Amino acid sequence: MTMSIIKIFRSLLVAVSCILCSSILAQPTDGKATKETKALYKNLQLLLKKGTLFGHQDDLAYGVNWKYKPGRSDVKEVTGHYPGIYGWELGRLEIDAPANLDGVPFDKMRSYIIKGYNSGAVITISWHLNNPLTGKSAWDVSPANTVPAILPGGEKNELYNSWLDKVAVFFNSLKTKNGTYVPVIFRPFHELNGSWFWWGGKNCTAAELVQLWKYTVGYLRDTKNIHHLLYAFNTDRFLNETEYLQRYPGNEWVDIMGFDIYQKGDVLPNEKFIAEMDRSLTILTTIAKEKRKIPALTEVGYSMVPDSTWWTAVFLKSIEKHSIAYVLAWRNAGRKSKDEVEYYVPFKGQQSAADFFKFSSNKKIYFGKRTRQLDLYQ
Ligand code: BMA
Repeated sequence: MTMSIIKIFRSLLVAVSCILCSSILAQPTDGKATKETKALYKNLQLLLKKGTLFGHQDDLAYGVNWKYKPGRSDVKEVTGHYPGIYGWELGRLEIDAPANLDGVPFDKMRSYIIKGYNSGAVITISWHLNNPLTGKSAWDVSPANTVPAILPGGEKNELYNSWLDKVAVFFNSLKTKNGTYVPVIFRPFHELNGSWFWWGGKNCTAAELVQLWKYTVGYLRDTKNIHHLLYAFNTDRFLNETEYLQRYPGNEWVDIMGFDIYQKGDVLPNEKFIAEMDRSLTILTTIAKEKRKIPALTEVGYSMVPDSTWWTAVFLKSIEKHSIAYVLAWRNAGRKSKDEVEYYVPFKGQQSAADFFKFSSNKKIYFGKRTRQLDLYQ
């Protein structure tokens, strides 16, 4: 008798706390989001109170001095753990290339994505899509009218739709063996306050970008019926709230809000980086809270990490006071040409490796194993 009263009381308590909890938590903007996508969105909000996922772009595909070795990961080799979030990139999918602009074959990418999801980690995808007006790269900012040209009524609208159709096919192919769609944080038109991509800064007006954003989300969600995406809005470095929000498409179109920032020894040395991160993360987390969105550091890094204590003395110091769901370090491309080497997480023997290990053991930073325990998709 007493046992069953306790049981009833317990279930009541659980029910009440669930109601309370779901009334405080925001839902994805896509009302038809799949169960797993909704769970991810809920759990990333809960995670804000505990800590931050650590992520890496192209982590399973290659690292410094290696490519496509099953199970390998620079992050794992230094810390003992895989990342908690994996970044991938779709550039050139739109032109039917077999591999993306950084050489990652889309077939391999698909299996890495499914593997990452099965391991309990989060997936985020960016898209450096070519300029649809010129057929050149995402960095081709020569025409002033690319954005209006791809919107309805524009000469390249049909072409742009056909590109979105291909992206839709790829997203729909991200399915587990039992048919579950892998939830993806899609991050189109990133760094949109800078002028280096055809969709950014002075290459279009704020109104045009907003229209493009809504059109793209609407097309994927409502025309193509894709419901396993969360949409991440992200700027590059910014000065203030006004600049950050200048091209914000509105609360019904965005799930996650972030920015990209790279430390550079001479232009943005340690002290300045820490101060800017603090200022920018304060602005970001304040806006995100007001709008009931999830804040994240969508791209970050210090190329070749030329500072042996950067991870704990600079990076951790600049994020630990702030509640952000994840940080994504950019790719370990390794040697790109005779004069260029690019990587953002250390490999074994690199000068910041020991400090990265120390960073990875911080309780607030979540790598693979501890991310799995968060059960983000339940
Ligand atoms: C940049 C560099 C490039 C790469 C691009 C898209 O930051 O890493 O080498 O092609 O991102 O991934």
